[in-house]
Amino acid sequence: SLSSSEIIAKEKSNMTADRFEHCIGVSKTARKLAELNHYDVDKAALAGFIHDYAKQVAVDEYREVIKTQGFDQDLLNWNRSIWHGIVGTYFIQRDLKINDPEILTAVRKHTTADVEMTTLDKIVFMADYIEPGRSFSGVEEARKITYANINQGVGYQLAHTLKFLIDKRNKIYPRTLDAYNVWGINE
Ligand code: DGI
Ligand code: FE
Ligand code: FE
Ligand code: FE
Repeated sequence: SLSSSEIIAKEKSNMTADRFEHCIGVSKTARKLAELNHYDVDKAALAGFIHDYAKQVAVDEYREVIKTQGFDQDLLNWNRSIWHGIVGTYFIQRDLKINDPEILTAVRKHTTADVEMTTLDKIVFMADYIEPGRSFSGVEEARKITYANINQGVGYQLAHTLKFLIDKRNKIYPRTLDAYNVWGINE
């Protein structure tokens, strides 16, 4: 496995300075959420740090990997918003030599969420949304809810992301909608 300074150097060289700052913020927030939810803080911090490793990989490279590395070919109908989690794990394993299945699953689910979410999946999904660099309207409410109850945070994010995508008439990834039907609804 790579040393932490090697991982940091590769991460930094694979993205813009702003994206790198976001990853540091997600890492710190993931550590805090892990503490609150009795999860391994170092593992959460690492998962948060690398979650967007592949966010800025070239579109052509993604298309090639989807075609040749055993991915669902339906992914070709989507874009980097969806690819960088689900397909991003290919680059994380290849370049960062991180193979921990819990970490890879959390990266895979960090944009769309899923019907089944482990504590680490929820930590990375929520840390991504509420890290200190985020400033959208509602972020303070999202932070308050998430620190009180992470499951309610997941529901809040899914409801707000769906609303945002629908307002823009964007295509909804079916897994995002399936996740909303589990975590987003009031019962
Ligand atoms: O990578 P980040 O910007 O830090 O955050 P992210 O991985 O949560 O990605 C957020 C973007 O992904 C945001 O612009 C909304 C978009 N997204 C989330 N779910 C869906 C989606 N885009 C589409 N088209 N469909 C979805 O279901
Ligand atoms: Fe992301
Ligand atoms: Fe997110
Ligand atoms: Fe992110």
